[in-house]
Amino acid sequence: GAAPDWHVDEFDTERPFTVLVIGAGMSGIAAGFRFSQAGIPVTMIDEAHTLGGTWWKNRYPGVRLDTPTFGYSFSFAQRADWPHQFAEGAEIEEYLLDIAQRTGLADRVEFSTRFVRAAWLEEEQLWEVTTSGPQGERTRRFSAIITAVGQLDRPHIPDFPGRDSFRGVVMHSAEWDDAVAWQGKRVAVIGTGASAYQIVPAMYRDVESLVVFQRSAPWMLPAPSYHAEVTEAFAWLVRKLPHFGQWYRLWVTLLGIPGRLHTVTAEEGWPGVPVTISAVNQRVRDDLIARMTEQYADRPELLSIAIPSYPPGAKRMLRDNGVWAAALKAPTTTVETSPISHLTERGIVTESGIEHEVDIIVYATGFKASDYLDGMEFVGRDGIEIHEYWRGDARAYNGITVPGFPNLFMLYGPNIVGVVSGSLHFMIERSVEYALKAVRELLASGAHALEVTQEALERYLAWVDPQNRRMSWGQPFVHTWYQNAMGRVSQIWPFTNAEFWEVTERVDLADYEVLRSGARAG
Ligand code: N01
Repeated sequence: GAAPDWHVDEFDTERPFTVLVIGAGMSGIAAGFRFSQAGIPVTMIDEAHTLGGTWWKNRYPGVRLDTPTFGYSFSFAQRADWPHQFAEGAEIEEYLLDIAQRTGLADRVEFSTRFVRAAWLEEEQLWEVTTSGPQGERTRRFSAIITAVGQLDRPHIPDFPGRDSFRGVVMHSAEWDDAVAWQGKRVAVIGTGASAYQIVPAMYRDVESLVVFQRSAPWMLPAPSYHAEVTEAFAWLVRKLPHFGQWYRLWVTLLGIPGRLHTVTAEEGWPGVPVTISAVNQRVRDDLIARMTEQYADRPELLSIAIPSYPPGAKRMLRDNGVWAAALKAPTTTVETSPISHLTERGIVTESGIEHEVDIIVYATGFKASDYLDGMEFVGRDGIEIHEYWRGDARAYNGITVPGFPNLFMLYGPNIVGVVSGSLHFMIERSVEYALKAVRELLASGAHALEVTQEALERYLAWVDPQNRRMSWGQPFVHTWYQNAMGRVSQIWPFTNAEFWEVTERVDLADYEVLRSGARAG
């Protein structure tokens, strides 16, 4: 990929500018690569013993991409020979490993190394960081920290009464144990989100019985090529037409979005609440229901529970080529919609009084998405810890910087998920570029740290929050991981990717306090 148009050697700095990147998944790899290109010394750590982050962790049956593969890659590492329209998990893991190897990052990551805490040293204008790894605890100093720890990382396992009394095998989707032989067993899957949507169809044929616990039905967009290989025609275009891959990615991430956002934006005065939010949203709903009506023509009782009771787009839309309905219709599958009352040593009891006896419980119950930097301690200026500052409502300017925490850059931070864009890579890359520009500003000015102002953050949120409240996922009657415990949409970027491009195009120093070691310079 094209290197940044500057290099650290151009600047006459009195001390080296060093960066710690926490996490060696998608975000960490992008940051490590781009910062290294600019000649900035980068230290990377990861808790795991290998690279890949979420794509290393999630190894449940059926794991694959649910957005088109050709939009799901870095602009600086395009791949022309993806085998599938929607890549399998292992293919993406390979892709990330390959980038890390080719860029030399793979040899530089400190694996099995946990971030413990970081404290901002006011006098030195540096972060003092403690990590814990194979050599025990280490304390080091860095000019800046980049967090690249993802959002969907810490499993959420509901605290059902009697949860721990269950005697069988228990697995969360993201903590799959390959050693567990589930074939021929009685399995319960709790949840019907994106993970369950992949697990259930991959398992149902090979189990003795399957109970799917559905609290809310998922919306599914038709995607006939969901399990297909890349067509010859498409492969030909990618191979033969110069830059086709880049143009396609541009279409997926930028040009195709405004129309899609329109379908999930509320219309003032629209009376369809709480199942639709606008006339277009209603049309999408009608189309999707028409498709389901065909899918479940022979099973009207399943149709009635398959239709979601919330607006399309309010939760992540899944991609479907019919496998979900096929799995639910199988004679060995039961869809349970009565809420879970408690667990026993034998299985799961519903509020309607039925006990489902099972050998294995799969928690496809999602993640503590809005608990940003959970389990990590960052003590910023004035001795305030970041979670103390956030009070359960994580906020960051452009999803990247936080008042009180100079030279801390978050990747895939608050309000960064481009939910209808399909390209996390775009958002991650833009966040990395913004952090890189901030560092360039520091090197060019001879200052040591940048701290975003509270006013800049508030101005930013006054722009983002009302827009999220207009979207289907921001409605008060909707419950999704896009919102935090306060009900604020803390995960989603409600605008187009082009707008994120714009806000990350330039670091406006008017939004920052510029700090020099030894004194506040203002
Ligand atoms: O988690 P989720 P996920 N009792 O939070 C249910 C990404 N991803 O792991 O909807 C009963 O979406 C909950 O019910 P409800 C993607 O961004 C990507 O599936 O809250 N049920 C829901 O059905 C995705 O959005 C891929 O009513 C309970 C489910 O558990 C994100 O990860 C693949 C419950 C949780 O769904 C998370 O997806 C997989 C309870 N107490 C995931 N608590 C790709 O393909 C929760 N549920 C790239």
